[in-house]
Amino acid sequence: MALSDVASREDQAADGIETKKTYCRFCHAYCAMEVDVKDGKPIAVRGDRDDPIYNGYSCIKGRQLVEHYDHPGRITQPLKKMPDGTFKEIPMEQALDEIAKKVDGIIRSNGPRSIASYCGTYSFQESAALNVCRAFHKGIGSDSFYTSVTIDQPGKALAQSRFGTWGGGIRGFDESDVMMIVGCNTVVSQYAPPGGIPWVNPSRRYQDTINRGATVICIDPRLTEVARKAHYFLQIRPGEDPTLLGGMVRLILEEELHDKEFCDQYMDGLDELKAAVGDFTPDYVAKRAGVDKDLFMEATRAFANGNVGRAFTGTGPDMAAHGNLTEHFILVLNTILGRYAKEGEVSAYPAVISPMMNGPRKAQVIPANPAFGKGPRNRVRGLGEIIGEMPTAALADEILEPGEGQVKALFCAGGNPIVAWPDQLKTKRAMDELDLLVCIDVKMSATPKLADYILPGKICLEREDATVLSDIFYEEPYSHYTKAVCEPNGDLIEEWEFYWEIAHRLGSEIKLQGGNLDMDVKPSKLDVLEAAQKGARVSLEELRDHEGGKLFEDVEIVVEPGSGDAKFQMVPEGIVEEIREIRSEQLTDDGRRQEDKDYSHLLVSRRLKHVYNSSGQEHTAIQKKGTTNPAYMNPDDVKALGIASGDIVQITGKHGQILGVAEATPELQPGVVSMAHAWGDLPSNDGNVREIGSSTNRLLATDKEFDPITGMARQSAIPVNVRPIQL
Ligand SMILES: Nc1nc2c(c(=O)[nH]1)N[C@H]1C(S)=C(S)[C@@H](COP(=O)(O)OP(=O)(O)OC[C@H]3O[C@@H](n4cnc5c(=O)[nH]c(N)nc54)[C@H](O)[C@@H]3O)O[C@H]1N2
Ligand SMILES: Nc1nc2c(c(=O)[nH]1)N[C@H]1C(S)=C(S)[C@@H](COP(=O)(O)OP(=O)(O)OC[C@H]3O[C@@H](n4cnc5c(=O)[nH]c(N)nc54)[C@H](O)[C@@H]3O)O[C@H]1N2
Ligand code: SF4
Ligand SMILES: [Mo]
Repeated sequence: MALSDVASREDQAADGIETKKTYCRFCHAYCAMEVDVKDGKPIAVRGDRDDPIYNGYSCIKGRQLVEHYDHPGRITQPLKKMPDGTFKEIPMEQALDEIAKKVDGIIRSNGPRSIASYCGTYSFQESAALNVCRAFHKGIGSDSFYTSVTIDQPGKALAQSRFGTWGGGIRGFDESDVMMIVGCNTVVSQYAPPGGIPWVNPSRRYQDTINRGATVICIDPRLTEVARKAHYFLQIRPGEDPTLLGGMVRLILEEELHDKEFCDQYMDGLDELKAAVGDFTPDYVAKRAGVDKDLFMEATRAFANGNVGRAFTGTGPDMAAHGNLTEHFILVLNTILGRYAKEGEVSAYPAVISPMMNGPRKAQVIPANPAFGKGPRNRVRGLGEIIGEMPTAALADEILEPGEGQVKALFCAGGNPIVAWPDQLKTKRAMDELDLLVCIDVKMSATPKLADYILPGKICLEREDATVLSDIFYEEPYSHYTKAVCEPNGDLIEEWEFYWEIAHRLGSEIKLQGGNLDMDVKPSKLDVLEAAQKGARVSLEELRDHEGGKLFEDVEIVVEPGSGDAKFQMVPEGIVEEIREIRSEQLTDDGRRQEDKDYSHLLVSRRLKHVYNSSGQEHTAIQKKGTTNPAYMNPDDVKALGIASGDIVQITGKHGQILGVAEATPELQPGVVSMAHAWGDLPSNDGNVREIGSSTNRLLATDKEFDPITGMARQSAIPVNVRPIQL
């Protein structure tokens, strides 16, 4: 700390201002922050320059936390829906008593499965929410536990579960000399899976790695912020990742660029896989994926010729059709090139507060154990549990479908189904059908408007939390435990407390990793977090006493010798058939799928820097960046429609129609529309698209085009027609 900082701190103290350390949870990137607090309220926030890994980074969203705290639209008292449709403020105790009574009645007449939870993005930021919610459901005997993960990138864990996992883990991003980024824009989203660009100050980390000489291959339909710095940019036709990645696997095996020794020792089914992708020649890939053949071949060789560094994906490719197969090919590529931490090497991503990651890391394959096809089943479309939870794409049907097991009550914690779930009109019908909808939210989002009770959540500055979610994504042995730094601005509740309060009233139990919670006297948050994270390398008690983020420098995990003869599964059940299915699709002369030929464009998903899904749209500084989710298109497309940027277009897919505000950008090829999701409001308020945007989920039907394992609708690469419209 500089002397001038000390002096200004002393002035502040005289004014009753205290500076406290915490971390931002407006998004999942958890940037370390300093907050100036006066009379229990935040008056200024900034990135914490003392933090050992974030070094003072913050973004526009996090810098709104002061306004977020007492935004005029913030809900600060529990609200109950009255018979005339208006909301009335009631005390929290009354709300909880009434909800628990209703839940008890619903369980008595319909059984426990009729009680469902949907944990949205903000449940992930409240570090006890997911564990307590899951345990609550176990406690009352209800399988109906749903989260946003199953409409996000479930294909990653699912593909891994049927492929097998390397016990030694992987090497760090900072060691990589090559990386292949497939549909992931970390500079904007602050997201990448382990091995990808770190969430921590991503622009700098990415640039540093390039400066070190690493080679970057980027595959995206849009010239993204990440793609601009790539050495090879393959501007893929949306949805053609399985073909392109399958073609890469074929080329690498054909040219024998793979790690033969590693393959011989650890792989089952490599020959079958090679045969299955045999038709994915560079010519076929170039035609179908719309990329230059030579560039494709050069990029493939550049990736294969590196030593350390992985291929990774974000949401785009997983949301297009065949997302699980795309993830399978990513695993295959990384594995045939032996891109793992081997015996004697340092395994990155130490995950210091995650109990599941505390065992030794060994140079061996942890056998496949498919995380689907077992456990509880849905009553619709042949779906069932995946990766330990029920698939959100089926939840609206579970609410609407009459009969035994029908979902009658929904707790929506930090999520916004009306704009985020695929098939908006069905989602609206489902919310209307419920006997009880409880939303834990901070503002009157689209979904809370339909709720019977809205319980005001605490925002991050009012909460004690630990970096549980980001733990497995830190390359470094880093963690942060924060106490609440501001007083609650109302009669508020945390997600975990809600579940404890209802379980307490119902007389059910909440059992976490470290044992049962006390159900008579409410435990502290530290008690709950400790019970959930019991058995981790670092105890939360130890971490709690440290102010700010902490690096555990002495933690270094070296890969131990392996044993056994388990192998990776190159062709798990269904893979060869799925590859054949894709290969048998008819193409037009210019390489597009025949099926899409009646549509002018493919609509792809994207993120916007200034908002987090449907959060942030209410903030003054953010609104200056835009109040809609523009329909970005190539300038020639905009011209061909006879319109200009700022004009309104109608976007019509097979299953629905929305309005969008056209915005020309050379970042896209003709024939592609790029649009963020989670904008707009209730379908009854299609209102002014320039002021509120619109929900791309209106274009989707969950029962028409869906993945047979995850149930996910096609949330990217959606065929649409675009035409100008006068309003
Ligand atoms: N078509 C299409 N659909 C998609 C996607 C896509 O790319 N395309 N993306 C998918 C993905 S990846 C995801 S994760 C989901 C997101 O799905 P959701 O999580 O359901 O949607 P969000 O908009 O993030 O909802 C967040 C809600 O939490 C509220 N909130 C904000 N701060 C707090 C807080 O501190 N506490 C509490 N309790 N609530 C708070 C907000 O007001 C908002 O109502 O959408 C999915 N849907
Ligand atoms: N600022 C901000 N940050 C966010 C969010 C936000 O709304 N705003 N949302 C958060 C959430 S919920 C999540 S899950 C993460 C997601 O994090 P990312 O996955 O990095 O999100 P995006 O920025 O949408 O990047 C996805 C990329 O996929 C590309 N894409 C779309 N379709 C295809 C396709 O068919 N093939 C290929 N190869 N690429 C395709 C898009 O052009 C886009 O560049 O971001 C999180 N971070
Ligand atoms: S990236 Fe922005 S919103 Fe996310 S944690 Fe950091 S400051 Fe907060
Ligand atoms: Mo997400």
